Amino acid sequence: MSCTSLPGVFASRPPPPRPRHRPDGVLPHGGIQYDAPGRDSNNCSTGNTDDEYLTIKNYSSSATVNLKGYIVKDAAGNRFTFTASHYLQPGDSIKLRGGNGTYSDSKNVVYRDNCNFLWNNDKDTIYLYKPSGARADVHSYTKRDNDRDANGYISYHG
Ligand SMILES: [Ca+2]
Ligand SMILES: [Ca+2]
Ligand SMILES: [Ca+2]
Ligand SMILES: [Ca+2]
Repeated sequence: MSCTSLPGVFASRPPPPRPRHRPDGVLPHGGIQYDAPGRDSNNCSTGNTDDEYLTIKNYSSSATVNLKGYIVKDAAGNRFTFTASHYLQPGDSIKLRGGNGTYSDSKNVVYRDNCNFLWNNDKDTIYLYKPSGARADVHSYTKRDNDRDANGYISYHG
């Protein structure tokens, strides 16, 4: 028996599963490249720290968010503070990359200006704090449990 493709088949599909909680602010989204592709090197000029990144998205439907004052932390307490203004329009996302580089609004990227890797390749925890100090989000991962295809990338919030 053949499987026939019918018009409207997509419309009749159930909606994708909702996130565990309803995002209403700036949260890690899309995912984390916690293991930079290839052999890790934290050499500032020849290394690949810039290939390790966390994606952060503005889930608000109306408010532009300035990331200034937001803090990203890992399980070991290493932290990155957005000390400069980076504006995220509603629905916009940005990649927070390791290594050195220049903030680009059009390329949606911010660099940590630190060539050391932040996200452990075996397991770690992603914390995001608002400028007020309130915790916006937290995600723990392990390579074994959350990265089944072992490509160094894990998705979050659909
Ligand atoms: Ca890593
Ligand atoms: Ca690697
Ligand atoms: Ca870490
Ligand atoms: Ca993966």
